Amino acid sequence: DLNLTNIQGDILIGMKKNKEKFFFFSINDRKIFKQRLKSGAKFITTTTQLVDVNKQPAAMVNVAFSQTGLQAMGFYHFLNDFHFSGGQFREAAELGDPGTDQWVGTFRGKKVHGVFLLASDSTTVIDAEWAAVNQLFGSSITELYTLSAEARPGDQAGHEHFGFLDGISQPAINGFTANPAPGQSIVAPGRVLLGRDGDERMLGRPSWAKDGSFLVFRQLKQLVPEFNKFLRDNPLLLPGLTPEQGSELLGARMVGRWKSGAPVDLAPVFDDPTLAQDPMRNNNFDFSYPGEDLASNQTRCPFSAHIRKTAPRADFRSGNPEHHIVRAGIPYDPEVSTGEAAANATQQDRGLAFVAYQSDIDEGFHTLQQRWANTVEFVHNKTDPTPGFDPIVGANNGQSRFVSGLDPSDPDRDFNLVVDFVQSRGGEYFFSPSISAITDVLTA
Ligand code: N7H
Repeated sequence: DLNLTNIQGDILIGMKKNKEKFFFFSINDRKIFKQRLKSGAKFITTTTQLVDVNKQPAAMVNVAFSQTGLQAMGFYHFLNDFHFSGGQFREAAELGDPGTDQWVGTFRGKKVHGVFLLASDSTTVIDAEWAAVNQLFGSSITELYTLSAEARPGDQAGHEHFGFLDGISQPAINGFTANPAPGQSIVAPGRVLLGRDGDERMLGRPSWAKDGSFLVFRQLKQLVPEFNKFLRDNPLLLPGLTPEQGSELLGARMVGRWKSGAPVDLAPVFDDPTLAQDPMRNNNFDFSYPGEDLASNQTRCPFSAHIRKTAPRADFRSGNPEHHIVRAGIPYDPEVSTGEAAANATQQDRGLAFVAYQSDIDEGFHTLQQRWANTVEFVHNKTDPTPGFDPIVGANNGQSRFVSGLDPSDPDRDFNLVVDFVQSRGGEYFFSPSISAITDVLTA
């Protein structure tokens, strides 16, 4: 059984609040920092505290460290994850980024030692909590960069900036998730938590890493007016569809779900908001249909659709037991202004504060981004050997990206995407340790 009081709350359940701030910091004074962290550890929100939605604390706090952060605390152990050890900066090209000019300055290099994640429904509460954290640590840390994120307003709450409902499909954790929904992948706890059953790298890690998880952070800017213009300019004109419906369909096929959340595999031509809201049905698909050829049929969902590239279901090794991440991202502001919409041009940085947890960055985020979303031959063994890039997050080092399968009346038709609708502003790899690792080992 999992020790839920020992596991930070964002990992398995998520600090699902309307506001979240990410405070990236460096450690100036090892000794004082460790003393303060030990005495402040009781403020860290555990999984136990989030189990009952009605009893969740008003302010939630989690903390995670980069490799250089662990070193700043005096820990040189290898956690047996070479992506984490090397940091994200050196992997920019591998991840498809066009370079690091667009990276937030703080993420260039290895300056960031850690991140505090603070979540609440109220900005005032977050700011008060941050003031308390700041007071606790004093000059033992320096705040390097803060990203403020929040749920979008009104009926867009829970939707990311392109307008699609997010947070629908997550892996169920064997022995933890009480009632997996139909279609939900069930994964061993060790896919997310180090040192647990299913963690294949466990033997090469220090024992204190148990019950921690790697947190991949990426600030992903989204070009929303440009995305909308692309949809308007390229409606899929199936018989009986208006141009507006054709544009909506194109967007749905790029993602693999309608803005409502309904999967195109179950609602291929028209949105179905009732299906979208039904947890017994909205994840219950695997792209296969009896009597149909899984290797060639893209009438419902393109092979290149974002949710199919990053979670290929029946396309891949009997349902893909190994490559799963728990996503805990949230949009960062502001909303598109009327001026930006009219000009079809982004002026202000907005996007997704992407957060993903896994026990193995290579099998998790790295495979999904680099070997799948960015690799035109993936998913393999289709009659079309090159389905193309993931049109949402696939990246080609700034060069144009081709995508096929989007047009159901001509699946071989290639679209050439000259704009990256999602652009990396960089990030870092962190380790979110267990509470006991913090109180008994890292601060000892
Ligand atoms: Fe994605 N989007 O709005 O288009 N994502 N994602 N993602 N994503 C998902 O099923 C989006 C990103 C995954 O199990 C949905 O919860 C955007 C990265 C995975 O069926 C939507 C960005 C990576 C899934 C989006 C972004 C992933 C998933 C459907 C960046 C990994 C689950 C909602 C700005 C490298 C797939 C849902 C499954 C779902 C969007 C980033 C991975 C709407 C805008 C970088 C594994």
